[in-house]
Amino acid sequence: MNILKTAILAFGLMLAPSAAMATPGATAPAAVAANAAAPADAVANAAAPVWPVTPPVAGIGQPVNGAIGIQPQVTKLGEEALWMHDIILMPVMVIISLLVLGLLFWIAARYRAKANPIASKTSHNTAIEVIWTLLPVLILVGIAIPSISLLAKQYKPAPKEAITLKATGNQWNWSYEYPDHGIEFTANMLPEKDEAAPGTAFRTDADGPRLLAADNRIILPVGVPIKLLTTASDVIHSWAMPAFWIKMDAVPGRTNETSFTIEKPGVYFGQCSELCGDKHAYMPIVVEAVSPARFAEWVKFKGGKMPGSEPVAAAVAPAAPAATGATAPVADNAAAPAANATNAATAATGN
Ligand SMILES: [Cu+2]
Repeated sequence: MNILKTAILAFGLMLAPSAAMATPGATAPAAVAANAAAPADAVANAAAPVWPVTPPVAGIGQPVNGAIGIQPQVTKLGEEALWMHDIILMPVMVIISLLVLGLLFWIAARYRAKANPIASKTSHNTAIEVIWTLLPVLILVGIAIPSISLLAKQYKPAPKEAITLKATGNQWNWSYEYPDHGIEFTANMLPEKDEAAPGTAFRTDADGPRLLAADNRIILPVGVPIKLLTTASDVIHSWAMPAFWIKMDAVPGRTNETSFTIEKPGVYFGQCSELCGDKHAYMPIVVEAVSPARFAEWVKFKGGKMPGSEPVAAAVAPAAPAATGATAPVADNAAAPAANATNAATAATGN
């Protein structure tokens, strides 16, 4: 009887992985179908005007081989947080670790049994006890004051004049909305040249590093506060941009908010930072920070309107979450080849 039970259990365990893998597998044909339409779209869009791609600067806004530090920060909050990390947290950690290690070695050597045949009977020392209670409390309070104020600043609501950027995480791309400007687009990772389907866009060095380049960049103005809203259409993703000191979870059914102001023009790279499925590693985020005048040109290029110039045709923000949630996987995948096609033209002219 026991052997039979074990056999049934073993058989069940063997089946479990294939059952778990059945769901992702089922979505594959749809993706293939969407990609199959790409070459036709590429031809149709080849003549469309293309926004020039600004090449990134090595070492800025992207990881550096062999580096162990934090990326140079281009937001005020990022600079403050980096200061907190470099000037307060790291020195405190290093000093405490070395002090404890040194004490351990000293005690092990100085008070070993051989050197102390008759052990001391001391059990209390008021002065030492007061010091080893008060000192850690003072260190913790010293860390807590800048830490809590930094945390509060990170969640301070954006000022009224802020530009709203809404990022929606999808398996496996990001869609963006600028509700103040009436702009919407989806950003997919650019594949390597040898991995791209014939006629579709692939990454060039001007787009950015491998796995970090996207076919559509988020263009934002420098010196203007940005209100970032994050949400997701399927599973939890996370919108992370190391150079801005931002990592904001994108959770289906809710909207998270933070704000930042970019101080330096440039191209900055980030990634989805929440394990969201098998293509989690292929959800790059690219922000290009430009002058406010250049941003206005881009808004016009994208068919949007600067707030105040004319009323924006549709308030896309409030209606979007429900609609995105219901139709996102199909709609976004279908839109992706078109976005790729625009970039195919860039890639073609760039090479
Ligand atoms: Cu993700």
